[in-house]
Amino acid sequence: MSQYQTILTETADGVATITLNRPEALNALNMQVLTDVTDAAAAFDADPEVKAIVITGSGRAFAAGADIKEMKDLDFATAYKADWFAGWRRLTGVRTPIIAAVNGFALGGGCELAMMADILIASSKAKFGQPEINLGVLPGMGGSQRLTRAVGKAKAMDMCLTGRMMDAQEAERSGLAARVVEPEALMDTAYEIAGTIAKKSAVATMLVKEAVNLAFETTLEQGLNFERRLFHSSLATNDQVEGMSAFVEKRDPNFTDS
Ligand code: CO8
Repeated sequence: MSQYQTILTETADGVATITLNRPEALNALNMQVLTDVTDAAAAFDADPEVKAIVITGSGRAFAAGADIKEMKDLDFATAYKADWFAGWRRLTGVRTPIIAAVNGFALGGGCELAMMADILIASSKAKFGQPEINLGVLPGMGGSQRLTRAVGKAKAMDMCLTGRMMDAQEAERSGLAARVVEPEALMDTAYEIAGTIAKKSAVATMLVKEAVNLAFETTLEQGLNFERRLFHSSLATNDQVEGMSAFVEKRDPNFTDS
């Protein structure tokens, strides 16, 4: 029996999958989902066989937001003292590349969860939104910050102030989604991307994640300096020797993540 109550997990060919599995509630994110997803992601991150993680939904939704029924009676002092939902930080601390395969509604916390991934791909039927304003609140898992960085102030304000949904095509045009594919092709595309990443050096993919994520935290000059230093460090890896030798010898590299 699975150790998780609200998700399904599987691993194949170096790629782990986390499927949100509360379709009757459109995969609304309650505390159990937070615990399950972050525990599973941390366990996969610690497993050297896992080189990429795919997160997806089930049924009509990726996730339709934080669980409104669980949140309805929450008061300020309780939420503040428990730093409610801060636990999602465990997911953004994962160093293995994460791909969100957004199959349907990605609203509120669902959109925010998708934006915690490194690569977001969307089914042409996906819908994105930050509808918290309709509930008398505001985004609380990164919507005002990650959405603004992804799509800019104009669209972020439009989405967060009106609560309107964005379709997959607009999400791709705006820089929120990396790719849009037909619904039937969503998981194959996610696995193709994850499989491609899984063949790289895990040291190099972690360095890339660190470098790109720093771009959101720093000035250009400091970021460029950091990137250059990471590049210098990459010259100390066996995988750099292997990757460059394989190129010169016209063969496929055999990376050892070392
Ligand atoms: N929470 C709980 N249950 C939900 C949620 C949700 N977010 N979304 C859907 N459900 C449930 C419905 O209640 C319904 O259950 P039941 O059958 O028992 O009534 C079932 O899922 C199916 O939903 P609908 O019947 O509403 O399906 P429709 O096709 O009519 O509508 C929608 C689909 C448009 C997606 C609609 O369900 C909807 O608007 N959902 C709510 C979307 C929303 O407002 N999301 C934002 C939530 S707030 C949030 O995410 C804040 C995150 C940050 C918190 C951090 C705190 C620090």
